[in-house]
Amino acid sequence: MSQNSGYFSSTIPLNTVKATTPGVHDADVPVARPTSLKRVLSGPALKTMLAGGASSQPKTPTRDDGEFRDYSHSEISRDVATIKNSVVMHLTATFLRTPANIDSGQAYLASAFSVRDRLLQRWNLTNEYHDKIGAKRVYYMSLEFLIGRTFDNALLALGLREEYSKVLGDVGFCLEDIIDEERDAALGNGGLGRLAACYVDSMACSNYPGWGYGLRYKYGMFQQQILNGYQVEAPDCWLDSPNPWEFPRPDVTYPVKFYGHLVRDPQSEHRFKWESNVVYDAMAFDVPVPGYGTTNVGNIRLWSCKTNTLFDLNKFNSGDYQGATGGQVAAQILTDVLYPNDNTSEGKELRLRQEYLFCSATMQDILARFRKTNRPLSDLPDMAAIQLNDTHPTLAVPELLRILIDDEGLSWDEAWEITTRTFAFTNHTILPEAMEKWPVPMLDKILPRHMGIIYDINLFFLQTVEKQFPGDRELLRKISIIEESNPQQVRMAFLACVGSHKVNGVAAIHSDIIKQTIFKDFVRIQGEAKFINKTNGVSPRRWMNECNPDMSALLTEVVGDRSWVNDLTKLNQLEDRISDAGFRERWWAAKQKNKERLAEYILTTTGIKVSAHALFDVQVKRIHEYKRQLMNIFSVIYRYYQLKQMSPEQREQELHRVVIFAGKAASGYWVAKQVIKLINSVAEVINADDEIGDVLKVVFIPDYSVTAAEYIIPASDISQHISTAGTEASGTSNMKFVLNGGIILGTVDGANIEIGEEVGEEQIFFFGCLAHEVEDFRHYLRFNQPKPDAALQTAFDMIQRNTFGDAQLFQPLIDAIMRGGDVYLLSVDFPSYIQAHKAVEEAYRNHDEWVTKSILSVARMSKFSSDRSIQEYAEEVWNIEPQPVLNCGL
Ligand code: NBG
Repeated sequence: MSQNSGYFSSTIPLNTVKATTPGVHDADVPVARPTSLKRVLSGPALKTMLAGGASSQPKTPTRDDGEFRDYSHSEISRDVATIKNSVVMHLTATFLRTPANIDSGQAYLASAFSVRDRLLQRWNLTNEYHDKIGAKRVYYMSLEFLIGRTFDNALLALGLREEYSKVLGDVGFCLEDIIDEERDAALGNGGLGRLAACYVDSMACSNYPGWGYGLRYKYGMFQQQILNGYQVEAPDCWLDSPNPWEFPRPDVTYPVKFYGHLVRDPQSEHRFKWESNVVYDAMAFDVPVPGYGTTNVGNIRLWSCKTNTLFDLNKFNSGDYQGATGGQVAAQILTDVLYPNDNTSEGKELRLRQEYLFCSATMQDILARFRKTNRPLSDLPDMAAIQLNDTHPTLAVPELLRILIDDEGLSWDEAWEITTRTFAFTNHTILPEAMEKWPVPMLDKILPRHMGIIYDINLFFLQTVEKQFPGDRELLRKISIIEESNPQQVRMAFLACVGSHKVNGVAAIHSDIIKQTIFKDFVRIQGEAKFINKTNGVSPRRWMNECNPDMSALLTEVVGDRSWVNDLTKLNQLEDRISDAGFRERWWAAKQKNKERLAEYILTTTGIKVSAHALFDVQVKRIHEYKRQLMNIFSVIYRYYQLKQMSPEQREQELHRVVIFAGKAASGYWVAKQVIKLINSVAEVINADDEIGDVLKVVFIPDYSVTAAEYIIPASDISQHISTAGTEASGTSNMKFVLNGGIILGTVDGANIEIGEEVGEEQIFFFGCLAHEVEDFRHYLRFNQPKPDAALQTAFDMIQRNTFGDAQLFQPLIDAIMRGGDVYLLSVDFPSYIQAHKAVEEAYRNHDEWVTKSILSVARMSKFSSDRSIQEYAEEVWNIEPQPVLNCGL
């Protein structure tokens, strides 16, 4: 089906609802388009507007304020009969089916659409309320939102899981099967995109007025197939069937200009008229974000390039059919695909145009909403905080300046003050290959006005630095936003830094490192206070309550209610149960059940049968050299060698282990793809070796995704987070594993360090060199041959003896270590890695000790809830407050 298949209108059963108009709240009407006003404003929204509610200084409504109380009666009734009605209504009216004639796919869609009705109703109420009270909002700009599935998440948030289970049961379906019908919304690569999804979830659950902004890619993260051991990419056509979790907003559409030339404004030296010759329309799709334990519903607004207006009737009439749709094709391509790069930047022109479409539409939308408050533009920072999720949305900085100066007539100084008070920037990596830089000629061609503004930003910034540090030319060269290379490049991280009032890293060690490396000079110039740390977090809704129902039931029992789902500090009560034998047993039974569920998942996805009684040793994440999956598979090879040396009796005494890998490699990343091939080749040999049997199994689960993670993470005994120290900014799956009672085997890197501090070092297996030692080792290895220890040498030898197929295939991986300077220090860390594995085995054999570690870890992990991260951002960066809609009388 085409991407227009999402255009299903929502209908709420009339008998159960009073006056609401889902999805057409006045918060979303762009002022620039007065013609659409009449069309979309109706009901209470129109009433509010006509009464001038939005334009005068708003007062906070109280419980006695009748206007809001009206809505309390309009919540759709929650009883099973009403739910059934609404599901049947969608079946018949939206999908032209009858209950007697449906399959599970249609049952899913009808149920999902009926859930969406409820969400949209709350969505409207939330936004109207936040408008009414004049709440300051945060806008989280991210080119990636790795949402995964929504149905189960929404049912849990609305507290309607049992009801839907009953309704579906009555028509012969099992809720779990229906949940499985949903496709992941995979609009992201990995940690960065999933973090954005967790953050909007936390904003909704903690009642912060906040929206995510992103792009609605027609094709999300590619699907990974494994053929003959190699990764093969297939497109992710996730919009082939209707998507219940978005609401198309043709009424919210903005023009976005590209190319063209500038005409100087005779009145002002800083003002230009940009005469562009290419204009695309960006149309909004709203994705409601269910709040758990609150009626607040958040929003992610995704832009899609609208193509309808680009049909050239003249060309069509003259018989040029291809030419007639040429514009449509070009426009569509802009939001067609997600760039599948994690921690790398591709520097392609199409990507730059995607970034600008995103930034321009978002800034126009934020300003349209702001204008309705009738406040002067200088108040923008009091009404809007904008967070740049990495450098991808940085063009929003010059775009806001352009609008303020060229369109609104503000002076440079006024515009600059507003801009820097509005933006804040999060850095997520220091890997050089991930640093975005755009060639000046490319930027100048596509966005001539922005290039000029960037030059001005740079000039004014360098002028202030020159005043502060007169004559320090080297300093000016180092910090210039324009890199003096050939061609010149715009350093986006510097632009984001200069344009923001706060810059943060994502874990303590990472925030320190950026202050000592890429932003060292900026700290000197702009002061320490601007550079802060906000350690990442993950949503307990998805990553505990939803994905691990059995453990969650135990937590609810301990806490006495479900309040821990929104307040993880309550988990410390688990410590009281540490010596309760019955509880410990049930704790372990929950883990065991999750392992059985994963064993089944492995069987269906790979055909490999594994024993759920073995130790489950998991490394799932993007495949990247710095994450060192290669080191892991070398250790597996060495283990295989050791097992082969043993007698059958000795072997049976060994701890049984299933080593589980999953993860995608960027399509152009050859080394990462060879690592996948090596893992699969090793797996094939070991799994087929009858002498080894269940003592060692190796599994590569294809097509890692949010949904796959929800199966895998709750089932781990040990999970590996083994990046070279100083390279993994934070990591977030490490948090998810421990929150599900798993133990970490990891390096002293990213958030592993803070997890260790919280849960206690006895609960975590650390190994490897430290971040401050890395440079010296790298220097040594640049000029000296590495000396692999006997274990690593054994792994090399086995590969080179063709044990896992043609050795030539894998020689480049060995060469990268032996001849390429071993940049990721595998030869340095391997001995301590093998030691750490031994320590894990010993600890696992002591079952009691292991269960204690597992319970204590969960009890002490509250810091890693994304609710804590969001609260810190809200208080220290955004200056926003929780605004629960409950306060207004619902
Ligand atoms: C990634 C880091 C991870 C981190 C996530 C979320 C990028 C550019 N960075 O360590 O590699 O957990 O961001 O902050 O994707």
